[in-house]
Amino acid sequence: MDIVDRMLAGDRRALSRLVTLVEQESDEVAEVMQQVQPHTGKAYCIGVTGPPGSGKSTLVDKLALLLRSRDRSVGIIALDPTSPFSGGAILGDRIRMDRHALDRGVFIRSMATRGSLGGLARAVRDTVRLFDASGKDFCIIETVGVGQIELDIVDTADTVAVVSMPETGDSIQVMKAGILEIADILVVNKADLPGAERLTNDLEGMARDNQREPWWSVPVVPTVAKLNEGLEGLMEKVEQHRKALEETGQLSVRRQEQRAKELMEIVERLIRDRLMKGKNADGRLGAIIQKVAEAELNPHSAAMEILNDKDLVHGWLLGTNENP
Ligand SMILES: Nc1nc2c(ncn2[C@@H]2O[C@H](COP(=O)(O)OP(=O)(O)OP(=O)(O)O)[C@@H](O)[C@H]2O)c(=O)[nH]1
Ligand SMILES: [Mg+2]
Repeated sequence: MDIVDRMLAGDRRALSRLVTLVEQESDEVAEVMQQVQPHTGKAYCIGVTGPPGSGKSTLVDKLALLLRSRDRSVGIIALDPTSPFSGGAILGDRIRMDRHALDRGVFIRSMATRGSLGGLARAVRDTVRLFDASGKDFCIIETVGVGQIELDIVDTADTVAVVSMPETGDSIQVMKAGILEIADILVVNKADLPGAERLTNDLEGMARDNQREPWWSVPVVPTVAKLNEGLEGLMEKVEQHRKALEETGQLSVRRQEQRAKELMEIVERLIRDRLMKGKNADGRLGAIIQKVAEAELNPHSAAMEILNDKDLVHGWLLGTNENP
């Protein structure tokens, strides 16, 4: 495809349009990704997550500046959760983005949680690949919170930094399990505010007591993103984590697991899509669904009936019933 070639040659508008294709889950995505694949595998991906207002965007912005000062190119994906909290942040984000607008080494894309969360996670993964193929050295994903969506999304990242700030001290307890499950680095931002030291100590204790991997102790890094303080220290930890992942072989293990999981998700989605098509177009399938709806048939038996009927579902799954 022409547009992929243009993107590979550094055309930003082509990159932007391809991200849109991916976001819209266009039918062309498979072809695009086939062409993009050989050019991927070089970018390093950093996930930045944490509660609303903890300073993630400020931090990501400063991290991008730091990387640019080292002549590294950066692609940023900012996930706007369309939550009431972030309403005020959008303008600020836009101003920050404008600062990078003339810098060809930075590409920023916001994505909203519109419909399916699974769809968003897929779009993020493919966008990372597009950034990678377009030659970005680093990819940064900013997302709010530590719920299931974030878990799925930060899975994409090689190194995950969870940002907290002094006022979130109480919610840290609530997020504790989630944080320790995903954080490779803990950032205490707004270290200029009272309570930062206590939070740092608490997190250090938590990290010590819950070490996940023998080869990595999750560090706690204080930053004052607003004043551009602590960013070098953070980047140093990212590089250390990267080195540990590479030396233990975990980087390729993680990426392999991620790709296998992604495949299963895509297969599941395609089956579901085809089944939905069949539901509307195939009278027999519709009839079974109706029976279940009216409690005439239990859903377990109905599911087996569908799966055991070669003609019915296999036809749909293989696409041979496309035009009955
Ligand atoms: N005191 C202090 N304020 C900071 C620091 N870093 C960021 N802020 C401020 O905190 C506010 C929120 O910053 P953002 O970067 O928008 O936070 P965010 O986590 O991206 O917020 P959402 O995207 O809405 O979840 C802004 O007013 C920043 O200026 C810091 O180190 N110290
Ligand atoms: Mg933000």
